[in-house]
Amino acid sequence: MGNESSTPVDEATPPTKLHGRSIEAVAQYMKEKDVKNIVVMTGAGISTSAGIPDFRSPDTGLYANLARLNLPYAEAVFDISYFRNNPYPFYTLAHELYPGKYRPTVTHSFISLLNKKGKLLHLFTQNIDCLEREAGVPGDKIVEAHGSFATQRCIECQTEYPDDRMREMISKKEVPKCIRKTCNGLVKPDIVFFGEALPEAFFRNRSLPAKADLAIVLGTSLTVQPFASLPSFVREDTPRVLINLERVGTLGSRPDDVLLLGDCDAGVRKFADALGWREELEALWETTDPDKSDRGKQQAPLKSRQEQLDDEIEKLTKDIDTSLKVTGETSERIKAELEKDTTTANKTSSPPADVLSIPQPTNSKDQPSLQHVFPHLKEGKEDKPEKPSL
Ligand code: CNA
Repeated sequence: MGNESSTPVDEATPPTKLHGRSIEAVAQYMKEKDVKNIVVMTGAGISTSAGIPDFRSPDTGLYANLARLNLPYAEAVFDISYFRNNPYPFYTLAHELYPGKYRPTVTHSFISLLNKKGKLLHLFTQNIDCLEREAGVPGDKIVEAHGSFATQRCIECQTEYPDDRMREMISKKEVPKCIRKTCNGLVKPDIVFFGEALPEAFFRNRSLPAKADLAIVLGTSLTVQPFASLPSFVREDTPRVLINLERVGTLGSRPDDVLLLGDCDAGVRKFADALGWREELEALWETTDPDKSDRGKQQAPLKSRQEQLDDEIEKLTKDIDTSLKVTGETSERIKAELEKDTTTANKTSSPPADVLSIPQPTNSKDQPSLQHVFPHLKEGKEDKPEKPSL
């Protein structure tokens, strides 16, 4: 723990707990040691095969596509000060992401299977799509570190807004306002926006990775703090598995780290094969299919995952573009406001470690830099949160 290196460990360095650095060795370890305190940490990459684009994958990620639009910067869609002035881009996105539209992936079912087998200590997810719950992982085993669509409230007086009205407003693509007539503030789902504090449950459970006998990290770029620090809290001699398209954070730097670089669904299927759980996994995943004939219909054109993502992104960008045109003048005013805001922010200190922090935009030429707002952030750096401590 502490100032961990992100340098890959020398392949010749033998693991301490595992018989080898392979998923088969992890499966063997799980059986031999009767592992039952697994901590799982997930991000947007576990939901991309459900049709929900992630943020940062080049070309297919939402940010890459939102950047083409008239937002002052792509992350503005989840920026609380931007939302206050213009909630339409967020609500357009919310209409697309709202729970109930997507089927959990086989990766979500794998996490659910770990729980059914009595092996899941806790799941930490950055996702807001609630697909883990839909796959059957019980709510009391999940920390939704960046909140979710499950509840919502007024951003001014914090009065809760009824679920059924929220569902109705989102489906009608309308922006909900506080139910207290005297307030009339904007309502926002309890999703953590940049600059907002993480839910209390995150801090209450943050010591759990240190109690794990295995950690599995899936589908995350590990760039958003303080979530990105969680894998560092796993004990040095506890095996950590990364299943992701790319190597991220400090995963791979310890002798008992196992990297399965590639698609999450393919990775968990390989893992299930090694454990002898494959049939059970597929059967469990099958139960998430609400209507087999519907699914048959959906799959009839046999679109590739890339084609599904392209369709989804095109629809999202079109919708947001329309919203932004409608609010074109407002947008100009907001840009001016934001420029004013960021000048003020320049004079303030860094956000505390319990606040969701944005990584620097990669192309400062095309996107306004945020470094002056979050000067402590350096690209690719896995900062350790300073408080609250474990
Ligand atoms: P991210 O920064 O977009 O990174 C996603 C990671 O997953 C990248 O490293 C990708 O290479 C990887 N990846 C993408 N597809 C796959 C795949 N099929 N198999 C394996 N790996 C894959 O997303 P993070 O979750 O790391 O960032 C945190 C943000 C994203 C949180 O604030 C979330 O709320 C937010 N987000 C959530 C959703 C959702 O709820 N589904 C969607 C988009 C963004």
